[in-house]
Amino acid sequence: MKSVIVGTAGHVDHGKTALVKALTGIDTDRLEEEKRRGITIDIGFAHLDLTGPDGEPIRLGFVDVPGHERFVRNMLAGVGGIDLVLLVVAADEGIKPQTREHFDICRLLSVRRGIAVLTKSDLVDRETLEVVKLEVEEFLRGSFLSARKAPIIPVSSVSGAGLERLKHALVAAAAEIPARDSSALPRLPIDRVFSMKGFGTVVTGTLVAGSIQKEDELEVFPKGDRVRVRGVQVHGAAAEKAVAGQRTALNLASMQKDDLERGMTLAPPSTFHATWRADVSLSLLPSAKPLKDRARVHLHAYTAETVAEVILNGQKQIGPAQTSLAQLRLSDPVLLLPGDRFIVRQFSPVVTIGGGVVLDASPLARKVVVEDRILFLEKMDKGSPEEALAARIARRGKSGLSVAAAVAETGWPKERVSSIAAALLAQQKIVRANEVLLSEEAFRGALDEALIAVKAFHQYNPLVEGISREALRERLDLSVEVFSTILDQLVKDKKLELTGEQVRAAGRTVVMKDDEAESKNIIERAFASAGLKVPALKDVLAGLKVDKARAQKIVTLLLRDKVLVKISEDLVFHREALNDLRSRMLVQKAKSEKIDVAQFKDLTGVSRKYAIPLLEYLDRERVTRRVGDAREIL
Ligand SMILES: Nc1nc2c(ncn2[C@@H]2O[C@H](COP(=O)(O)OP(=O)(O)OP(=O)(O)O)[C@@H](O)[C@H]2O)c(=O)[nH]1
Ligand SMILES: [Mg+2]
Repeated sequence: MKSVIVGTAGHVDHGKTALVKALTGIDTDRLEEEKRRGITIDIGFAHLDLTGPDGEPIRLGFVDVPGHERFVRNMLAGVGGIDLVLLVVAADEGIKPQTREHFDICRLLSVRRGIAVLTKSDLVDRETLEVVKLEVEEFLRGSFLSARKAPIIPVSSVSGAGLERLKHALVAAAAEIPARDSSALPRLPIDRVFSMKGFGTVVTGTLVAGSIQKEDELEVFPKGDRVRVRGVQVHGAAAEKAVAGQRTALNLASMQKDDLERGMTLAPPSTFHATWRADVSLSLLPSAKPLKDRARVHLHAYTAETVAEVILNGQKQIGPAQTSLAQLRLSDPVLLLPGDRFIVRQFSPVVTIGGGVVLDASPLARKVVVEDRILFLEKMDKGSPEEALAARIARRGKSGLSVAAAVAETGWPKERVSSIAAALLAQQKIVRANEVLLSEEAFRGALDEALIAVKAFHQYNPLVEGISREALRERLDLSVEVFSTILDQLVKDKKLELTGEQVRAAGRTVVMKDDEAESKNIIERAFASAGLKVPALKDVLAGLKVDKARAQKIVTLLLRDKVLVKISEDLVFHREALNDLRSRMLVQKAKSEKIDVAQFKDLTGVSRKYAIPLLEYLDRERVTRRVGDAREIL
């Protein structure tokens, strides 16, 4: 069944609640204080089933809002999810301040359809009614409620006059409202929380996207708690699932009433992030004063409300009736997604001054040049979904954007991200590295960088065959996924070669010249034959034919291949000598668990100058453990 949410709007006492009751039979004023004072304080709910022009059933969910200027913030919590507005004007009073403010809010929230209703028609004569009608017509001229697009219907909730015509108009308007996308990721901004005997904790809200069913797991934003849906009610009746555009009540397991409040949002777990910053397009009302850079405002988005600082990207202020890009820095994190509408109210005195649409709720942490940010946001504002995703990928450079991060940034389901990514892939605008998407440009750049890094490595290490994969990855500062794609591509292009864990430029081999090979042999033999009584490295090197720098590289090579082992700044041993030492320590252990420096000197025949570093080396290798002045052999 098609479901449409109808919100009321209008000045205090103009007959909104009476009208909803006359249409639905439901009194939406449920608080004792509301009854006593005869005014609406908080939003109330009702519903009505009607039949569409082709006989199909249509369910109207009503959100009745308070008109009093003190309760505009409650009105804002109700108006966020509506499809259609009933702008209520009392025939005996005409346009009043909250008629204007509520109507401004509807426009800023981009409500597209509605009906203007002249209530209390029974209290005025025909001429007065005509005059008020003209006044309202004039007021609505040029708007989405202009008389050309929407009727102005006089009614009396007391006599019932005009109600049938209003119902027809509601059906006609509802039929034009496109069905919401129930395959989108669900979001339920919470507008009420209560506990019901035998049920536990219940939250209600207008489901603004997607669908929610029994047993679903959801995350509570911004807190991050997980909840399980124990039961679903739609417009007051038990249901298997709720879909976008329905008034929804959820019975939540393992949650206390006090853990939840209006302004929180339920959404799929581990999918989104609440944000402290949002880049937006912000419009000021013609009636607003200029808004200065860094001004503080009250921000309302769906049922959430917080204070925000407005950053104007280098501009000093926004003038009345102007629209500008801005960044909102929030005092509390809120779950926002691109496309979400919001309202801003002046900090003090609190009046509605403007509103707009969220373009990006995941701004980069690092500083971005203002011009680049503006360019990016203009793509978010006016670009196609493909352009928007391509720009989101491009701004991440060689880090790329994972599919999951793209879902979190856009609010699109994974399938949608993947299919748009596939189109970009086909146009060769992006590259896919496993689950990470990166722009073709960033990919090309990373390929070049990798090649340059490998070549530079060869230049500085002529005797080493190649650089290890991990060292190269770190040098390039790439994620594992992006790096392996880069490497695969360069190997495929025959620009790099891979042997085991080593990366080298294609066709490169280490050619040792004769005198280098000879020097290498000399060094190795010098240490192999010395046992533990090793010569000083610099003495060995001094006797070589090759120059100092090349000699040093040969040593580095021998150390890398672990032929030689460096145990202290100036002591180098041959691997065989150290292996031999280990086995002698084992033999020693059979005689005694302990050995001191003097015994060690006897055992090995080395001087104290060698004994101490050797014992420290054995400690590090966990062959021995120092106990006081002696060592325990492990
Ligand atoms: N004669 C007459 N009285 C009406 C009509 N509609 C509402 N009223 C009366 O006007 C008063 C205010 O009506 P409400 O429906 O509470 O007005 P409201 O717009 O909901 O007020 P708030 O929610 O506080 O902004 C009540 O005393 C109603 O009985 C009508 O069509 N004719
Ligand atoms: Mg009311």
